Amino acid sequence: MRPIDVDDLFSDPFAPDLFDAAAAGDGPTQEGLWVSVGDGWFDVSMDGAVDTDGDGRDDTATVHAADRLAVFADLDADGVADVYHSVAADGTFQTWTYSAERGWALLDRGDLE
Ligand SMILES: [Ca+2]
Ligand SMILES: [Ca+2]
Repeated sequence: MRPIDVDDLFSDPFAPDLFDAAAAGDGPTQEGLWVSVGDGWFDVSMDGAVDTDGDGRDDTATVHAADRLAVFADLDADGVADVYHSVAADGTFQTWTYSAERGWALLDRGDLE
């Protein structure tokens, strides 16, 4: 496992093609599962989103990119993804958490092998 570089902790966690199938928008609305990306927002709910707790709002979405599988989860039902977990083709995983105040921050990463 590589040591965590402090410079990586708040860098952009997303692969460039991760949102190719998502819809760009101005921000969270009453529908969808929104991911904060840089200065913008993407709704990833059309790409395999599910309502895991049955409250009527999609809270978990799986997104496929060329080199990874990613899962976004909204933990507090506000329509904004709070957790990003990805597993890459090279056997590495990353988990990031989001808050409006600080953006995305790396929680954990490592090798699955
Ligand atoms: Ca739900
Ligand atoms: Ca949320």
